[in-house]
Amino acid sequence: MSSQATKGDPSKASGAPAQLESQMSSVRSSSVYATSIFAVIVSIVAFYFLKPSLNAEFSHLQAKGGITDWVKPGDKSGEFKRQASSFRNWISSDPNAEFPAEKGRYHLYVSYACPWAHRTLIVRKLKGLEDIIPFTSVHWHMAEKGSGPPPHRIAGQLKLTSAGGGQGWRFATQDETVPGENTTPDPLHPNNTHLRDLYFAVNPNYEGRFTVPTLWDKKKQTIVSNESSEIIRMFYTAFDGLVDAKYKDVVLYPDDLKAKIDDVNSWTYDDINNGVYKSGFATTQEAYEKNVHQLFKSLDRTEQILAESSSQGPYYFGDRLTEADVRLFTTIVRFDPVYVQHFKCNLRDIRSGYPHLHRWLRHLYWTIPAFGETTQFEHIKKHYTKSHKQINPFGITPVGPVPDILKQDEEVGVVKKAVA
Ligand SMILES: N[C@@H](CCC(=O)N[C@@H](CS)C(=O)NCC(=O)O)C(=O)O
Repeated sequence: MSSQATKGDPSKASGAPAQLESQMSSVRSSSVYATSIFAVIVSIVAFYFLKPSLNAEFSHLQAKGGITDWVKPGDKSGEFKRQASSFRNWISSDPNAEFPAEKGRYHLYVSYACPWAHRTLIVRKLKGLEDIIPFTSVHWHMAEKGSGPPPHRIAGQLKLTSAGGGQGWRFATQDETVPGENTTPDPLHPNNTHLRDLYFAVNPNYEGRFTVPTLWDKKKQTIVSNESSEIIRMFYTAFDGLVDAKYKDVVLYPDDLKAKIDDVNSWTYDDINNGVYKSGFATTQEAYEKNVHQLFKSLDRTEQILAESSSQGPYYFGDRLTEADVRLFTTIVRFDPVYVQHFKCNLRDIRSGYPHLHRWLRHLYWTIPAFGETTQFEHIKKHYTKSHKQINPFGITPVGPVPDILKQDEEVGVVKKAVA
């Protein structure tokens, strides 16, 4: 056997008999074949042995369902069902309470994009809590599942993916300039890259969603609440002993209107606040149509209420600013810029289809800083259109409508004509 025939490229083995060459080649390919089979078997065995331990290790890294599995996989109704919030503690004015009202003890994490978090920013300002409860806004981009590498190991160390890795809300990084006051890295925990880091710090096995708003207790290093409707109610009174007298007089849930406010909240929440999401996240035509019709029915009802109360004043209940204004505002201010096109809530828009809602909206936005100054349209428009890739795969943000909100003395052309 020529030594040349056993080494190097067989095609260059000049002088080897053709038969021997063909036998050698078949021996080589069967050994390659055997090696491949062996590798596959080793991988399968390794996978089965390692999978349970990897699963256990990663289980706390994955929220139940994906970040943008808005409709549960397998749910044939195609309907979006919002999950109940997980942290429901209360801050109290009682100094002996588990969570007593104290200046500087609590930190509010929000997203300017989010209508639920927006409620808390408005009430924080209305109640003069700026020096008492600092806040941080996350970046407007909420990364969806699968948009980055999964958790993996480097030299035996578990590595979490960083920004963009499908882990929900993230903090802005040191080198980024993002619009909106306090859109910064987490000032309390410099190692936190994502909101989820707070949730896992409290409970490594947390399986809920990582939502804003999140109210954090620095002393106990825990989450007080991630339910906006309850955070705002804590803000109404719990800190009254620490604020200027003029803020104590801001009563957003007055006794004589409690029953009315609760009633308005129930259908406004289902049909309008959450109704835009139920329309936009629907994955069947039927679910979308059912929810979008109900949304507009309830907008018509709200328009009627505002028409009737307008003789007594500019607010939902006429002369008094209440929780009903706060909770409706955060949806209506996002309606024309985002919900009309992104969530397909387009039977009408506010500026040309609802004159009383439009008047009410602009009064709050332009004349009360707690509403206008907490509204950040760039976060709002970019968040929805660039985070929900299942709705808008290319992430293109529509430029209109222009402007995001009209001045109080301006009207769209069609309305101008109608009232001329
Ligand atoms: N019930 C909660 C809802 C909050 C909520 O859903 N926030 C959204 C942003 S608008 C969120 O953080 N979603 C992230 C997720 O669900 O993964 C509240 O009102 O506080």
